[in-house]
Amino acid sequence: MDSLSQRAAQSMHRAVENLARLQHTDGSWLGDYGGPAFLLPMYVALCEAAQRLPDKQRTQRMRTYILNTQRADGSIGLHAEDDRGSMFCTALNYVALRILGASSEETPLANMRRWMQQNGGPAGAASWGKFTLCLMGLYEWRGIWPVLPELWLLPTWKSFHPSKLWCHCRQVYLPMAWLYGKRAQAPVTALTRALREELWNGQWAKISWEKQRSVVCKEDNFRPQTQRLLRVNQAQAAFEAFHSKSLRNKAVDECLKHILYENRATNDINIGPVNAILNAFVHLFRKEGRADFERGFARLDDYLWDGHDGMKFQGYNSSQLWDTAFAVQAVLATPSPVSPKTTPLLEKAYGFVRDNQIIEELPEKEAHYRHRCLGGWPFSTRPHGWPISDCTGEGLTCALSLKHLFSPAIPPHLLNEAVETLLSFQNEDGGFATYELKRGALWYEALNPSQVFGEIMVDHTYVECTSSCLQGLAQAQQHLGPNPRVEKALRRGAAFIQSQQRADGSFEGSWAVCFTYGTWFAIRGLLAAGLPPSHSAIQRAVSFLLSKQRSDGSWAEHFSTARHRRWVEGEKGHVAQTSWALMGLVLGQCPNKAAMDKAAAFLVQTQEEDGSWAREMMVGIFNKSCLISYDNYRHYFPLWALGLWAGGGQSKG
Ligand code: LAN
Repeated sequence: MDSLSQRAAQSMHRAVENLARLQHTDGSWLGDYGGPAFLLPMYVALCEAAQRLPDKQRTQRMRTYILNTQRADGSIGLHAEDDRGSMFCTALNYVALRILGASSEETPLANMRRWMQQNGGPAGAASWGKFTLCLMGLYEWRGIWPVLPELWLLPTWKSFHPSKLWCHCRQVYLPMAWLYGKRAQAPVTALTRALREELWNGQWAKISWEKQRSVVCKEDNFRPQTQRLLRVNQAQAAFEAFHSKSLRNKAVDECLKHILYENRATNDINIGPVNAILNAFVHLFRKEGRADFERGFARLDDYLWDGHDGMKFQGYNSSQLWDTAFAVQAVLATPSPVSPKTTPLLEKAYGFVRDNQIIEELPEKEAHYRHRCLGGWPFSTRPHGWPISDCTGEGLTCALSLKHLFSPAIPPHLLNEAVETLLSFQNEDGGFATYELKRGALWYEALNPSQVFGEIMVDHTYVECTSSCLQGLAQAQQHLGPNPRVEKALRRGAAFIQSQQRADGSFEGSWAVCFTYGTWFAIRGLLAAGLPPSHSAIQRAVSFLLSKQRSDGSWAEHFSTARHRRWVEGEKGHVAQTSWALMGLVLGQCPNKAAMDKAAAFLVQTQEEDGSWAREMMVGIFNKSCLISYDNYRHYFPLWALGLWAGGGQSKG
């Protein structure tokens, strides 16, 4: 054994011990899932509107977090590590700090006001910011484009029916439609009056609200209003001027029906952070909403995380299933059990995967536009309830790889249901989207009203989701016996992945930064579907990865890669990105052993004494613009990469 192999073996041993230490009693891995800067202030706004402020300790930790995300120019970006300010987040976090007791005189707040004024004032905040300010009485409803609840009454075959939207977008605009329809607003208090003066620099009474509708600060204008959207907005405004009261009542009731269903289907967790907060706002403003509000408000605690930089509101109730599925695969990739902790670790993890599969179909799912659930896996936990294509793929992969080892095992019919759910997710183009089949047409993206997010209107097919699903299906083929439908799905999936390859051999990832992630997933998916490593698509992907390796053996993609959709070199070798690239090379049987050894050496050298790797740039991303932290990536991806490398990629000479 050469010395690199020895050091790598030690490194894997320590990494497994570290994972064992970090494993939660329920068998999962829990981690900080913060990053987006608009979530905590929306939550704090709700607390204020409900007069349910956090206790002293939480207040302090939340203030700490907000101040930690403040940039040198006084602004706050869309996410905690953004390289530019955002009016949306600066305005909302200013309000949050004031609610949490900060005085307007404090320097950080004065700096925020200065930045807002220099950049055109809060009227330039992206639409969700203006919407939240409306709820707080800090902006007038006349100053935003309508969010019509009546759209929910359209026949479902009409292209404007909201059921065609990506579920996250749909579930956010649903409570928005209710709140807009009712022009809901928190009572005006002394703080509201003070904030009107502070935010609007003494001009509150003079604002021409209608003229602010399309105003957006250039920092927030990632997806500018298209001509098409402007026309739709104007048509909606014309409707709003004459709408019928009885139709409005019917429409808000229709929205409420879907909101209540979402609450029930998710045990009040709700699909994501934004609709969780907005649905609670709805119940707060409803006459009979008390009990629903209480349940929803209590459940928001699931989203709070007290991290190294303060208390934040996370992007999901957790990332537990996702992290557990990857941690298991990383540990299984090590050539032989590297630690006595391996078996108990895997046993507990298997228990978590088993206990978090969705084992019941949703009642009346068609009436609420839900896709099938039975047998699927969510991103976080079973009570959350929304299965995701790729989480089902990774969940099933784990379940099948461990099924002979531990008991009680998942019953065979539930494994078959998982396969059926996976098959049900495949689109006509052979690819897999996130939570549902593709519903709306691609041109809907031209009507994206969020300004700060890209690609939120419809569910698209993604290389990563497809790859994870193919992984699960390939495992099913191996463990559950051959199935011609699965066979066909694998072929179609592989064709989809190949169709996404770019001229330089790379694959664009959408849920982490970016080409290292996408290319690793693509290689893994193509192999799962049965393509040989020598296939030209895989070899071109391997060459792409090699071309981006740095002299220290690492890879580094800056997060703006996702915004620009082309490689932007990062500043410093990144452990997770290096792991993805190394895995891609090993799986693709890269002929350049020296390059792989160098990458492995980089991972070994950057490991800490305790077996972990240091926190680094956030790499999770959504909707092309907002980073989110997957804090556990640094604990298992390097282990997985070293495991694969040790098993097949190291130089034997
Ligand atoms: C997530 C988290 C999980 C993630 C993966 C499963 C990792 C991915 O492979 C598919 C997409 C998915 C499900 C995903 C989509 C976008 C989410 C839901 C998030 C990044 C978590 C938070 C984000 C959500 C949209 C945040 C709220 C903002 C909106 C624009 C609605």
